[in-house]
Amino acid sequence: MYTLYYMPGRANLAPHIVLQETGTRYRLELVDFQKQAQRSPEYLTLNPHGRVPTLIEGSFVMYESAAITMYIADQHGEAELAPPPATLSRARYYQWMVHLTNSVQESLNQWFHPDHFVSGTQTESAFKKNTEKRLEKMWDNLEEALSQSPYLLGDRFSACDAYLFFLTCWQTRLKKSMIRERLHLARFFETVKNRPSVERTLEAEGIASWYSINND
Ligand SMILES: N[C@@H](CCC(=O)N[C@@H](CS)C(=O)NCC(=O)O)C(=O)O
Repeated sequence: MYTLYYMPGRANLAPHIVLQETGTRYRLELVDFQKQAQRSPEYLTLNPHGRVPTLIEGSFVMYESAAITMYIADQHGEAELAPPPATLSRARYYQWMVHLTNSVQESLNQWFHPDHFVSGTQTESAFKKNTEKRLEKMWDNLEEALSQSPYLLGDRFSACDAYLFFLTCWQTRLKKSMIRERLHLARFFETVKNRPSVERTLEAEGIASWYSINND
């Protein structure tokens, strides 16, 4: 059985949705940021970076949300959340997963925490503005992709859609209009939010009321 270390609404959201999609058994372990539990010596032995998520399966421990998401999808092939290896569709899946975690997630992190990257109020505010501009282009690109098909890989929901959904949730905490004003992304957000697996995930993390794209 898996154990997913999480903090509500954090990067654990994507692997958590994928766990729910597979229907497999797992348990959640809260890493309470209010108590700085992510920096406790016990937690740092699991995740030396002091971040969530971390996944444990037996004696195996891993971190990095995109890697965990892809691992779980592969372990439960029957759920068809990832295309078969060595196919063009699998290549496209890698492209989206890496782009989402490497570029979109990192830019959202920069917007949330400019002080982790630069110092000084004016510099931070300029840095945030530049990050917002970069994100506008990334959301445009995703909007274009979703104008071709309901999900990133076509007609079927896959693990990279779980990842994209988690990032749209983060974007709603910063500026909802960036999703709302892109029709295909807005449709994607609402459709995925209404998936039973996603409803169960948000419920389990206690954040069912957090995300909406109505009015900033
Ligand atoms: N690249 C990592 C980043 C994880 C990450 O940024 N986690 C944040 C929450 S979303 C965290 O644990 N921060 C700890 C802290 O702020 O002290 C992943 O995707 O797993």
